[in-house]
Amino acid sequence: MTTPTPEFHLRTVAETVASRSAAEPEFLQAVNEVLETLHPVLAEHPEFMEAGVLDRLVEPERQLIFRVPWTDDSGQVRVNRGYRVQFNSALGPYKGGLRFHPSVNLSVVKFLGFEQIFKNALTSQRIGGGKGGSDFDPSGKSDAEVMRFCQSFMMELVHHIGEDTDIPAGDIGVGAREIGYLFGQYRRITQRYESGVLTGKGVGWGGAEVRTEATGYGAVFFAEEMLARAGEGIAGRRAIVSGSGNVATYAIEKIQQLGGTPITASDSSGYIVDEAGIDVDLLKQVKEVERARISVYADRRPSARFVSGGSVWEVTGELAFPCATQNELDANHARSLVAGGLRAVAEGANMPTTPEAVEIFQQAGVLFAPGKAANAGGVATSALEMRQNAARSRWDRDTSESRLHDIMRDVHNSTYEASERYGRPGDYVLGANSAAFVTVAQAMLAQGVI
Ligand code: NDP
Ligand code: 2IT
Repeated sequence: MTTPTPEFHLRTVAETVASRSAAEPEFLQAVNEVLETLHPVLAEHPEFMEAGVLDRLVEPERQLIFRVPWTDDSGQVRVNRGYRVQFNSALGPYKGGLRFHPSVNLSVVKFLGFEQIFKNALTSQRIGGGKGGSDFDPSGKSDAEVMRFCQSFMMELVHHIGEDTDIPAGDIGVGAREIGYLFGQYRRITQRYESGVLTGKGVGWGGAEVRTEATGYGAVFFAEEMLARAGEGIAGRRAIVSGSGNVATYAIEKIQQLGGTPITASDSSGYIVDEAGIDVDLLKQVKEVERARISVYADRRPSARFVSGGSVWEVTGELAFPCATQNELDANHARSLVAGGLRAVAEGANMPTTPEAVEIFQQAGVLFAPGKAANAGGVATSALEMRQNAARSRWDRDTSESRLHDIMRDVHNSTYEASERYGRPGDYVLGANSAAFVTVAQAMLAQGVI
């Protein structure tokens, strides 16, 4: 057998995925973004090609699709579709969130699961990659409806998860409330108090301190490291943040703690601009307590205005934290942000920046941190939660935040070092993909063709 050239190998893998997954645009986008950066790694490691590592890595180990029937408050039977994609377990049990949103389909779950493999490798926490969810829309549903949906979802998921098998957590539309209902049903079916089977639990019953804050805080820690390398910082800078959910809220909180001024937040109805800086307590009251629309924030805050529809990326600032959803920031937004003096982007969301927009940022010399590195703090803290559950221990808040901080520093440094090693210093996209791929590929190589 002759070893192919990296170009030929990468083209062959890309063509195979494109023909097998032609109807999965988000998945193809995530795979191609990785393949486009792996040439230098494969040139250094022909053994990865000989062992068919990439050919195997782009195909999930297992994909589950199931019916989720439930009854709404009026007594009507509803049916949603549930997913769990167990993508790769070379480094540890499958780990990754559940997303409840009407846009969820197999393509979305596969793109998220694929990215999760790389992200989880970067955390050094020995966790594999998976993702799941449903096209269920929690907005406008009563607590009782959300509970019945979660219970029905778990009736099937229970067969596939376990603390050493697959450990789901939250993502869009899945927070502490949903994890509570899911855990309750798991415990009831199995008659086991298996704390480590889900992460993002309440801190009073097995959840880790700072897990709620971890993704947003971690993205800001990553930005801080990236800016520090360039002799700069967050203090005194205007930050544009999208979203107003779990990730956005705590990115905003940490930016403020570090002396920056976050001036925006958004949801699917529009965005708010608050030149005085976001009032985090008010944001939490509106979004976490009342589960209201973001416009309510502007109704209660004289310094803020609400813009209905449109994109928050019409506003400019020196720092950008896209924390809502995939492909929310496109080439036009990128050009306008660059013209407005943008210095750095850290993705709190998964794949929020389109490939064209990433290219524009990189060409303009804007520091750009891809989600699989910048938002790894959430899943890393989930792994710390698993560790505490296994030891039946509980760390305090300061310990938890300082562990998160250390991990984000390590993720930044290993990503930067890989960008240097593979010839493009400061290209964090190439650095994250290369560092993660080498870690996963070495484990796959050692474990044989499975
Ligand atoms: P939440 O459900 O808490 O919040 C999501 C936010 O994004 C809401 O403000 C929501 O607005 C907005 N949003 C979602 N979909 C759309 C859409 N299609 N168009 C416009 N706005 C939208 O989710 P999270 O904060 O947990 O997740 C946000 C992002 O961060 C996702 O990409 C997720 O994958 C990623 N992430 C999350 C982690 C976590 O630990 N939770 C870890 C790593 C990454 P609305 O309420 O109107 O829908
Ligand atoms: O995208 C992600 O990393 C998450 N939604 C968190 C996953 C986790 O298992 O904590």
